[in-house]
Amino acid sequence: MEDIHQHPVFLESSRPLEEVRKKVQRYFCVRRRSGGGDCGPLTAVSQNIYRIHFRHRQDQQEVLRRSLHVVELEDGPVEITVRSSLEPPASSGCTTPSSPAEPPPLTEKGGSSSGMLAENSGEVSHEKPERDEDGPRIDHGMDPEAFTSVQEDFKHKGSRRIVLLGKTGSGKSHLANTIFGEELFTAYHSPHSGTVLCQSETKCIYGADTTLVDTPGFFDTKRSEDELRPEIIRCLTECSPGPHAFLIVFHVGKFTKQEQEVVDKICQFFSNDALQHAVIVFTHGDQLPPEMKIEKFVAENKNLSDLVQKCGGRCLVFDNKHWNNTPPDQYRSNQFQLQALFETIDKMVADKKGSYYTNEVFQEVEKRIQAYEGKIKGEAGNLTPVEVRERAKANVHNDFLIQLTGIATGALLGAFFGLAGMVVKVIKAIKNPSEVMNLIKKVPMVGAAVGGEVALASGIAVGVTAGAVFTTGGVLGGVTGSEAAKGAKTPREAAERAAKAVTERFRDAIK
Ligand SMILES: Nc1nc2c(ncn2[C@@H]2O[C@H](COP(=O)(O)OP(=O)(O)O)[C@@H](O)[C@H]2O)c(=O)[nH]1
Ligand SMILES: [Mg+2]
Repeated sequence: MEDIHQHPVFLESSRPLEEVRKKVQRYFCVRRRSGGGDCGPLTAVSQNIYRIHFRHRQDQQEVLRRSLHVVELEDGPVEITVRSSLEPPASSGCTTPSSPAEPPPLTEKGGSSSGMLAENSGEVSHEKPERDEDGPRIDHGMDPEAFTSVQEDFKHKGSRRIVLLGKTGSGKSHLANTIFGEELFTAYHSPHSGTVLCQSETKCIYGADTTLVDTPGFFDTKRSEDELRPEIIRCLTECSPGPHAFLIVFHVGKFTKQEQEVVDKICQFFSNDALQHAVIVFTHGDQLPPEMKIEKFVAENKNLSDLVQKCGGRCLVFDNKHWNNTPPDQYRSNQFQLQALFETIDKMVADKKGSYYTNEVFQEVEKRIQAYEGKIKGEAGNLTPVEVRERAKANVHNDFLIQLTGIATGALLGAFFGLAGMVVKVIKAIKNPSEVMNLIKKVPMVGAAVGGEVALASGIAVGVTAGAVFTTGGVLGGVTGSEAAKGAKTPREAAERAAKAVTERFRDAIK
């Protein structure tokens, strides 16, 4: 009988997989984990190289989108590099001048320093770098040479890193696909299902390699801590050493109490520093009243206009469904908005002399990624720089997942956006046991009891409650749990060890 599994993927593993073939096959069969689907058994090709066939081409392509997969096994994670053939992968880059996503020539016009759209219109193409002389003019308000030099910098020094944030159903994944001009991101067609994993893709666009990181709804109230924590950590490693821009995404037609809550949470979690790197982006632009521009819509809501103000007035509007084929010289066109978006981002970066948003947590993440990169390069000299980085990121993700067991996601979000000094202390303390002891000595017993009770009630070493509020007990719970989790090989083992340590530490205090 003809085999229905026809689409091969080659796997290179950091260790033999003979004993765990079934488990690895199961990983690739589960879309939520690997992006894959129905697939046949694992067959060995040569030492540590295997082949697996998928039934559907789409599943094969999904799996190939990430070059590195990490499969959690009972005795620890195993790293698997995937490729479409036995040939080593070619390095990616943004070097071909005729690349389809090459930018249109920059508009050379000075003026006000507003990052908002100007009224003029013209042609700008995602496909071709040509544009009419009368094309859309965006006041980036700076010397054209300085502006060009930022884009040149991006070209030579590396990629733009952009994170999409917002409530589930706000249109983040569709927006990411609109920005890249192809369906790279897993998007859902019902507003309620939603992305549960962080997905990162890189493409050459507007003159530079651009990494977009799509996130699950970090600000949703329904997601569990355990579901969100790994994804926040993944987001940290994917945009390390820090993003050039946060795109905060809202649904224009549905700015209700719930959206208001998201604005409140954003203001609660973000430091002002982070907001200075943010752009507010609306989707479902078709629902804007006729003739209305987004600035007017924003002005009608006090809290929203305060938020936009804090973001330097940067706001744009797309419609991922209805504005793809509208002429690029119209305001209600994704191409028009896309050019405005990249000019806004590049201007924002140029205004900050090429810098991106970072904080102590990002810096720690980057330091650890680089340390792993050095180690991996020394051990496996035949990997490309992209592969080395991917492996290093996967290792750091796993380390942080283990070490941050016990830290609530509210605290992690605060850390991400620059508000959680205590989390930074926890991260740093883990590497320095004497500092842990000093911290513990400083915490009054009453605080410890609070942390301990929370820890016991939730079953693991949870000590920090949601929001940017940190009790001393919380930090102590986190530090104790994290220190205990240090030698663990898997997140589960880390949770168990942390729970045991916190229970023991607080036994007397909570009697
Ligand atoms: N009409 C319209 N529908 C959109 C737009 N953006 C997203 N959608 C729909 O909104 C729902 C949620 O989109 P999705 O990108 O998955 O949201 P996410 O959870 O924020 O990633 C899906 O049903 C999309 O088809 C848009 O700009 N216009
Ligand atoms: Mg999504």
